[in-house]
Amino acid sequence: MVWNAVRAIGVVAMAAVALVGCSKDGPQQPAGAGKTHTRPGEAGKKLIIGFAQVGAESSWRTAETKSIQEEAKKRGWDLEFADGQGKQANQIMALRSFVNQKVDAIILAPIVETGWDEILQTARKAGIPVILVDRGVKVADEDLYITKIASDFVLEGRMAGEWLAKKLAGKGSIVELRGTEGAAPAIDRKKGFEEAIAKHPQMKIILSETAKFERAEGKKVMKTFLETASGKIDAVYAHNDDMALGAIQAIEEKGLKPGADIVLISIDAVKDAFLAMKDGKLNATVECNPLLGPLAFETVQKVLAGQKVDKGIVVQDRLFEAADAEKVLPTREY
Ligand code: GZL
Repeated sequence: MVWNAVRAIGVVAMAAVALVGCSKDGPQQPAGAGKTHTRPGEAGKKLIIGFAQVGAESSWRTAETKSIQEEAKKRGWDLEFADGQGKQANQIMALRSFVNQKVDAIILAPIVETGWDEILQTARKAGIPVILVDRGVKVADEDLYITKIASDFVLEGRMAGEWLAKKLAGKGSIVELRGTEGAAPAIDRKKGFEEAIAKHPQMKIILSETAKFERAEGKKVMKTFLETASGKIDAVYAHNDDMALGAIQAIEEKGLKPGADIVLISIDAVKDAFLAMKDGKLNATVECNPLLGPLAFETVQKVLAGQKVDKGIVVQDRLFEAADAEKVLPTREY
């Protein structure tokens, strides 16, 4: 078990290892928190938030983690950070440890949609509110979590599909690099994209595989696509930029020009995507904002102060094309 030097918490390791730690923060109570909110049975104690993160699979994920950690620090809250290392079992273990610690609230970025009912019931029984960020869950009782703060992944997929339909003039063979199996963004980005291209019968997804939102996997799967595709590949649709950037490497190693011989569209709009667009290797990317820290903590603060919050808070996204990359790049925060 690898433990954060600052403080280990009583999580018994099983086969999976959850990297759990916390960051000590400033002493003051969060601004505007109203009465000093205390954990049950520990009068006057500081607020403490448990954050169960998916892992560190992409630069988007790293940016999201940084945003949440920085916001906790800014507000002077204790943050118990658990890196799920890409495994739901680790996240469930972390949530159990947060309940045992009697944290004031839990922020969860659920790696996959299903399998959360039991642990969320445990948190509710303990009176600990759970706020979802970034991804959603499918549970029998929607009241098991307070709200979900995330992008509209179906819309992102649709935006990508509509852009590609225009770019290819409504016809072409497409290969798809899917995100993590069972993850809400992978399911919904596929759904939205397929809805968009369904209007163009001559646009076909000829090959589709998961590359787990990872750059190295994106390169590996794209290499296989290039070797096994029966005909010409006209375009790549990647559920995130990191997989597209891996695909670009595979395309170049095949002696083809990414962005020209093969069109690429992806989602996230991370800095490296803007650099690739500037180099003409990526044609477009749909933004999916990872800087959810401020909104997440604002929502936690409202919930702890007993205020009602909407069941879903949708983050707005935009599409960026290669032509905009040079001008927009200096403004990008992640
Ligand atoms: C989207 C997020 C996805 C990103 C990927 O909200 O869950 O997971 O698009 C990340 O880059 O790995």
